Amino acid sequence: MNSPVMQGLTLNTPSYVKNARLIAWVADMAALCKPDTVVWCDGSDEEYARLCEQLVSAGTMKRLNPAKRPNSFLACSDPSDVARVEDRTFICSERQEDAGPTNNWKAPAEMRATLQPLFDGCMRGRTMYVVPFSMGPLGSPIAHIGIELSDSAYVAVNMKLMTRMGKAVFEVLGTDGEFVPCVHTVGAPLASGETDQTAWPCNPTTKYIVHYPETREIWSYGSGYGGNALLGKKCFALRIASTMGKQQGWLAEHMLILGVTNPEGKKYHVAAAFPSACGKTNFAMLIPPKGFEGWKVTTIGDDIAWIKPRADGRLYAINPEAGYFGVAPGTNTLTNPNCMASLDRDVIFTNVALTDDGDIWWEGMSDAPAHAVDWQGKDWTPQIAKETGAKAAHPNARFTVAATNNPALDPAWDDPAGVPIDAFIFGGRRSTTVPLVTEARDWTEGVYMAATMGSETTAAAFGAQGVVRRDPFAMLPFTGYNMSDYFQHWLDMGKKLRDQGAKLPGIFCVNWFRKDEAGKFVWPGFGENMRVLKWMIDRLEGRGQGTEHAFGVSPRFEDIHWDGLNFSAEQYKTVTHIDRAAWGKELELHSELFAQLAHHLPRELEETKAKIEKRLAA
Ligand code: SAT
Ligand code: MN
Repeated sequence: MNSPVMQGLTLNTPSYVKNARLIAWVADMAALCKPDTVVWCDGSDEEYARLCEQLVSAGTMKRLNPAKRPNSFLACSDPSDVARVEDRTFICSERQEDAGPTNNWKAPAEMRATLQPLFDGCMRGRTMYVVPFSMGPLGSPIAHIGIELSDSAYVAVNMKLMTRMGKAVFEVLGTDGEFVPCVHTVGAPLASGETDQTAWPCNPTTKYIVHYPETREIWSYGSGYGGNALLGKKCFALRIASTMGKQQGWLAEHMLILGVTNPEGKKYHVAAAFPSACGKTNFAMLIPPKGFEGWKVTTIGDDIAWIKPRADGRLYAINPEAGYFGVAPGTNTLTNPNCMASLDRDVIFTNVALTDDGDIWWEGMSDAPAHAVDWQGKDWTPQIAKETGAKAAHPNARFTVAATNNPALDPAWDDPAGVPIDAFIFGGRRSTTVPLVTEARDWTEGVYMAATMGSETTAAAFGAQGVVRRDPFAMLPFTGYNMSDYFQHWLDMGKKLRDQGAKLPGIFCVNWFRKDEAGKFVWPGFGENMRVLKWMIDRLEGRGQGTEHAFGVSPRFEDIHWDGLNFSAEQYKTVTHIDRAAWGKELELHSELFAQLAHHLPRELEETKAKIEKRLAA
């Protein structure tokens, strides 16, 4: 590029980068964003250490006490920038109907016209990092490559933990390999000579998280936090990848992947979808409880699964990510010992509290410290919390850690071939109505269950919390195209595999979150979820018993393995009871959802609903 703005700016393209499209795109973006310098990340440990040091100097991160938490950092964000911004997230397909009624839509030309002036000069006074990353094992037939340009060093170091990031990606890319271009800016350019007045630059008023599915581009403006800024995650691995999967015949899902091995040594693989902040990391790292000696659960992924069918008629899944961006509050050595062990070292914490001995703390981690500095930099004591309700950690506070820190990591987690999926689980957070576990009688019924799933909202996204919203497949904020077309894609995938003579994975719907009249959770959850998992496996093996009801098959009390847990039949009833009146209302909400999604809604789903209504009335 020879435009005047490029005067004095060298692109610093390393000699090993040979991809012409990439080189040209970086030049174009540098000309538009006008950073002071361009740095190509190589993914090395030295680079990570250098960028972390830089972030410490800038005040964005604090180094934690190395005796307590070696090589770990705390970053505290601007209070206006603490979660995904769904109302600022856009799917810009040519036709509005391809984004569908559940996505914010703008025509690509209109959005480009809006973004152009915002991105013009948006990186002034800053460095543009070129971050090469592979979603999935390098070179895997299920993996895909992205390049993120970002003016945030915090993004670069998080991407190092969250993805296979670095130089090797350019080898896979070669001279003409494909990549998804992702541009990110905090949207806070600096005037000449000006330095940051804040440790967390972002744009407090203007945010755009934009996807162009047809050209497979991501443009993110104004936020430095999580899924708004780490563009490999929800933007690429779910919104863009779901559209790629629809076109190419595979699935990109908001699912953890776990391996479960029984005492005889037989191993199963399960993929499970839950909305953000509903315990996916806990389930993925589950430790079998008392009464399950000889059972083992191993983690392949905790948030996202890419699933492709193979010639043998089975579905194979990889975790496109290489790290965990998990919710900190509530995590402790009782609820998730594997997770706590993962966090012993080499972690970036965001928006938790800093203790006086240079360590971190969050609500639900352990006994409260006598004093700490909260995520907003204010003094925090249990007394202050009692008087004002102030939280030491933000409810959506997160840790970023490489998967390799997880003691329960599955040996096949990085296998380019992926693991064969035996069952899908769908779960929402529902204090009433939905029973502990239900098996779908067939694929279509399973798709219906997943499509009509509801969940109480959490702190993972901006907005009201605890209200039930429909969250089909836990993908409401993450499907990059029309939700009804997405349902159809699932039905088509099932049909295709069935036509190949394959045994389809079982589909189950779970709810760990039923409450009693006093508003208390009844099901102990966490490791005890193993009991539900075992029943599913029994069903897959054709030996598990259950009882049929209006919308599937559920275990009776005596069908669950209870060794090691005191859980009464009465308590069991509280978490499994089907309240007809509540289900009548629930089905009305399904109707509302179907009315909203009427355009292209698969007929099979309407038919399944009619069958359920008939059974419920009988
Ligand atoms: O902020 S993220 O989108 O990465 C986390 C989540 O919402 O699950
Ligand atoms: Mn998630």
